[in-house]
Amino acid sequence: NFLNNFLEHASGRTWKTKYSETNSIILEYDDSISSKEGYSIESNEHNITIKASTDAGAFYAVQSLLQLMPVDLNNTTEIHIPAITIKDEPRFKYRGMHLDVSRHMYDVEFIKKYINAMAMLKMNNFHWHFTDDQGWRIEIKKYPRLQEVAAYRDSTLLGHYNDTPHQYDGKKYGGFYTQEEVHEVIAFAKARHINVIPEIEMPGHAQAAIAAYPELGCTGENVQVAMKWGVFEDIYCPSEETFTFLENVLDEVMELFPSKYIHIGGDEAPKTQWKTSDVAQQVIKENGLKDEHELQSYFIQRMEKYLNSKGRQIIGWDEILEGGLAPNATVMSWRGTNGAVEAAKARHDVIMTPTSHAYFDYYQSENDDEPLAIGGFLPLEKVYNFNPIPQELNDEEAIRVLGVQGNVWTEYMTTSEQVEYMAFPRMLAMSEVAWSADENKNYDSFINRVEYFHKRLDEMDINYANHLYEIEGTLNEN
Ligand code: NAG
Repeated sequence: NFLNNFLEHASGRTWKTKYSETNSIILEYDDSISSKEGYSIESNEHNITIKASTDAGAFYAVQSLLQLMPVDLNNTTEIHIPAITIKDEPRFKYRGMHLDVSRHMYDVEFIKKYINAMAMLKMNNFHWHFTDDQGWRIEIKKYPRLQEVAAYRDSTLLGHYNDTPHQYDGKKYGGFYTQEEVHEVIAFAKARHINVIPEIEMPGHAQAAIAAYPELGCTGENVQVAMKWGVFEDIYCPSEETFTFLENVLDEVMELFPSKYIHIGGDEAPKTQWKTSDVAQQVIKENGLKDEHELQSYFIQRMEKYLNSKGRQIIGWDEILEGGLAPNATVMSWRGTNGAVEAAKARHDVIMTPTSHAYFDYYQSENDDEPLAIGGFLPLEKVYNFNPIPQELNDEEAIRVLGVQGNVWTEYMTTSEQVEYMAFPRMLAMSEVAWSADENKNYDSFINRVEYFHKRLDEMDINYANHLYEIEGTLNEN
């Protein structure tokens, strides 16, 4: 608390604390530290000196300093800090965690807890996945049916979506974050140097919105908010009505979120309905487009133009490459790394989130008694050993890789405890992928830090997959 208060008072000012006193923590502004998020810590028998050239750098220094201290600071009367010199800076400028709140929703207290853990790990972007087929979770005042209809589903699938026959729980499920709550979360994150990126999905994963406003779909027929998981054919129709709706939604979103980036989805949009829709075919004809893939591109580019005109940049899943990439888009490469390679070679920024290394909804162990998950297998070690720069990129292209992100899709995470179980300790591994220079990474040394980290999670009342990482004999030796 002391350190956090200290920073709170320091932040936003040109800080310069009194010098030469002994037994103090000195925070010094040093513009020779060129990395905006970098810092140094020097401790000797007199003082601890932190140097940074930005508030963020100082904040990260404090996180590191806290890690040199006992976990239960409040019950500690004497603290020993080793005499050390640390010079540190991040490898990547984008260090993200994603959370899907559509499939299941978690209260604001939990969102803050998640953000707190990210801050401790020096992550700086929280990707908040608000909308999907199974629920619309951000309040949009202009469209009350998003709150009344799109935010709730009548029932939820029980068991795995590949199991047949499907069974449902018969319970109404849902809710949404009010704009006030969203505002509160953004402020909370900002104080921890975390930017919040909202995702409003288009043109696919839109069934909840279409359930509220059937005119946004191509068939005009009534649909329900989805009750099971998967990919659905009811996607936004590329009509003027849809564009107006999305622009109005994004206006409210931009009013709330200061983020330079707005995520507009773009993944998994089946073109079945566009193929038979007069409206969609008309747009194809009028704009000289080749097919429905180019129509998807047209859709995304049009939304990009709108957001760019308001000074924002779009991020989209790698499907936005199909049919031509929007000129200023950043690509989130999730289906492996091919999307990243193609985008970086075309001089677009990319963020690496491949299913192979970044999907924390996959199983983390092959034990039979793991709680139900979507499938796949992503153990801690594999996350840790992720090399985010695809081999196919030369140095100049590699600069386009802004960073990495762990994704937490929540089809099977009915409670926040389950989110924690899936996210930790894999988030710790991802934070090192994001921050540490390649030559400083070593799994054996990392696994020794995991136990300490688990104690911190205990202190923070965060659940984790502890039983999977008890490594006999290697821990606790120091
Ligand atoms: C993908 C979907 C997502 C789903 C997840 C499950 C992306 C970009 N899209 O199929 O909606 O929840 O995988 O692993 O990941």
